[in-house]
Formats: sequence, structure tokens, C-alpha cells
Amino acid sequence: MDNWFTEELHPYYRKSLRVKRFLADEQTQYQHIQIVETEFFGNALILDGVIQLTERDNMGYHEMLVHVPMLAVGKPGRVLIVGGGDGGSLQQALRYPSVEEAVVCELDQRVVDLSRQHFAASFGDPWADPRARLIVRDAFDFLEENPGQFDVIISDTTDPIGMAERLFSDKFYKLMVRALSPGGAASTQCEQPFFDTELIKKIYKSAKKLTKHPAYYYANIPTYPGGGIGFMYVSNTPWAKGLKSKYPPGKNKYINPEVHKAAFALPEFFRKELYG
Ligand code: SPD
Repeated sequence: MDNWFTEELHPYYRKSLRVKRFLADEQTQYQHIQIVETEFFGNALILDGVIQLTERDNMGYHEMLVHVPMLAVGKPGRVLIVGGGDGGSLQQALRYPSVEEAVVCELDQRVVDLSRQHFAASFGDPWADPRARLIVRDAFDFLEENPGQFDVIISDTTDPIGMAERLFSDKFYKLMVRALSPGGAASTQCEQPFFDTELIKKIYKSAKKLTKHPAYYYANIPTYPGGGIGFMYVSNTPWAKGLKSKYPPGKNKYINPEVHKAAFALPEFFRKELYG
């Protein structure tokens, strides 16, 4: 029997994954969580009908989102992950021996519980690390209460729809930069150059007002719309400083020095739109 999950994030574009079986299907106070076992991509986490990660291709997303700011800072001590309840970013952040504490500020406890159950084969159990701290609450309030506290902030969010829309606002970027320690760096999930040009331009403009060296970079993720996703690097420290840093212990599956550098090269139509 042919069973397909089709994502309909955009009214003009759809993509489907062949599903073997449903592992979880739950409506929480915040969202509809589904975890499916797919035929090619392993287990997949789907929130409100949108693919968040698959076991097979999440490494491009999590490694690029996490290591680019971590390497730019060099030896980060305190890290904040906004969202990221699936544990993928946490797993990468904890690879750094310099990290004393990695706080995950996630709104929905069920994302953590279900991911822990169904993605252990890929992420292990980063929550068991004594340096990991889960805070189940709204990230805005948490950022507001913690100025200058984090060497690295990673905004690992869903798309700017519904309750997540605020996480792409000027106010969020202001609070995020304010929560960075001097010399700190942030990275944010920053959507798709083809589909979200105006949003990315708006975010870049606001990051530019707040920091000296914001820059957009991109990774290939076949299960995201357009086959990939971009990130906004937000810092007063240039991202290229990270090219000189040593990778943390453990194996990378996606990032290497060439990919790290090349990720900041943008296709001409988009480079012009963004940087003028
Ligand atoms: N269009 C899908 C964007 C998903 C970004 N969030 C992924 C969360 C994985 N930790």
C-alpha cells in the first residue's frame, strides 16, 4: 500500500515522503505533533503538518546552525537554544568541552518527550548530560530576563507561522542580541531564499542595525522546501573567524572547512537582493 505524507507549507509547492508507519500523532496545547517512519529518510518529526527534521538529512541543518556561531566564538561557555526541543541542536552544542551549560528554552514539553523516545538512535540522549538544562517556557520572557548571559544563542524554530511568527520579529532579534555576552554570536533558522526573500531581507536589515557582521548562509536539506534552508549569523564577531577554530570532538557529517566557507557564498540574484 502506498502511503505518503505531503507537506503543504506553500500554496504553490508541495513535497511528499513515503511513509511506512505512524509512530506518534498527538495534538498538544500548542501544536499537532506527528512522528512517522519514512521509507528513505528514517524517522521524521512533523509539527503542524510541516517537516522539521528527518534522521537522514537533519545533520546539514543542525551542524550548520550550531557550529558556525560556536566556532566563531571559539570556546563558548554558556549556550542558549531557543526551541530545539527535539534535541538535535543540543547534541551538537554539547560536543564542545568548553560548554558549561546549554539551556534549551522550548515551549512544548511533548516535543522533548516524543523526540527523546523516537530519535534516540540519531541524537542519543543529550538531555542526560549534566550540562543540559531544559526550560519549558516562552523564549521572549526568558531572553528579557537574561541580558548578556550567553556566548552563543541558537534560534532553532519552526517556520514563522502562528505562535512562531514572533520569533522572526525585530523585537526578538533585539532581545536575542541583548542576551549575548560581549563577543558572542547567534544563528537563527532563516528560511528559503526563493520563497522567503522579503522576510530574509527584513531580518538582515534588523540584524545589521544590531550587530556589525550579520551574514546569511545556506545548507542543503532535501526534505525542506526548495531542498535547503538558510540561517542568519548575527554577531559583532565576523563568521570567518570560525574558519580558524578547531572542530569539537566527534564526527561531523556535513560541515567541513570548505562547506563552512562556501555556505556564505550566495547566488547572484539573492546576493544582490540581500546585500545590494
Ligand atoms: N520549513 C521547515 C523549517 C524547519 C526548521 N526547524 C527545524 C527544527 C529542527 N530542530
